[in-house]
Amino acid sequence: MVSRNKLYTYKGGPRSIGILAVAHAVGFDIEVIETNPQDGLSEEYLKLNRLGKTPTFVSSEGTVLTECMAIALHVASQDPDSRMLGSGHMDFINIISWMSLCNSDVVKRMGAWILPLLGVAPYAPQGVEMAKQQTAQAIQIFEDHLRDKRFLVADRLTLADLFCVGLVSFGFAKVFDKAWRARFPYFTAWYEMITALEMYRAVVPDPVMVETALGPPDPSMRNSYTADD
Ligand SMILES: N[C@@H](CCC(=O)N[C@@H](CS)C(=O)NCC(=O)O)C(=O)O
Repeated sequence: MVSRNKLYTYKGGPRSIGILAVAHAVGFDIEVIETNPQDGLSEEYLKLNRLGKTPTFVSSEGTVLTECMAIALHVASQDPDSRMLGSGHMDFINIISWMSLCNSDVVKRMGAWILPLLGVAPYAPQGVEMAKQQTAQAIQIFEDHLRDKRFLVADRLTLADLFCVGLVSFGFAKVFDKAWRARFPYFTAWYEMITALEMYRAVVPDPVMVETALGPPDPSMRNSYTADD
């Protein structure tokens, strides 16, 4: 049997959406292997990803890659003609810059806001309020940039758009409600444009935009989550 490229991840995992969307765009075959750290991981998986995180990529030849940015860049580079990595050196560098900002600071701040509300991280009202403000501060960078641009880099769709939209989809599904979105109209319009693309819908057929943000967790919710983000 011919071996396929594999992505170990869980359904809707924000760090995997951009990888799978760009794979679709460049016609790169990837089989998704459902893997959720919250459900426990096999010894075999922990050999592939020693920190027990997702996603992990294993190529049809057996090459293993961890770190979602590296995986996304590898997949996007399979078809150089697609220009998913821009059309010059500085485009490429700017793509990485947006991906890194989003995968580190934005995800951390969003997680500190949302995970306590889901009851999967300790809840402290002041901590959540601070994370909410810090998330807005990071999203403002996107808002200011997108005020006079349709895309993050190079006035055309690149991996940066697909990857960052995948990451912030967690925010839109849980806390970026109507009132919040009104504060970030350019960021929201960009999100709507990218999530409407066929290559994105192939991965997330029905993107969710929450009407009302999640409120404080039910006190009976047990803290069962051990992940750091
Ligand atoms: N640095 C890694 C972080 C991966 C990561 O934290 N993934 C989350 C899921 S989106 C995870 O596996 N969390 C479970 C845990 O930390 O135990 C990357 O950028 O790919």
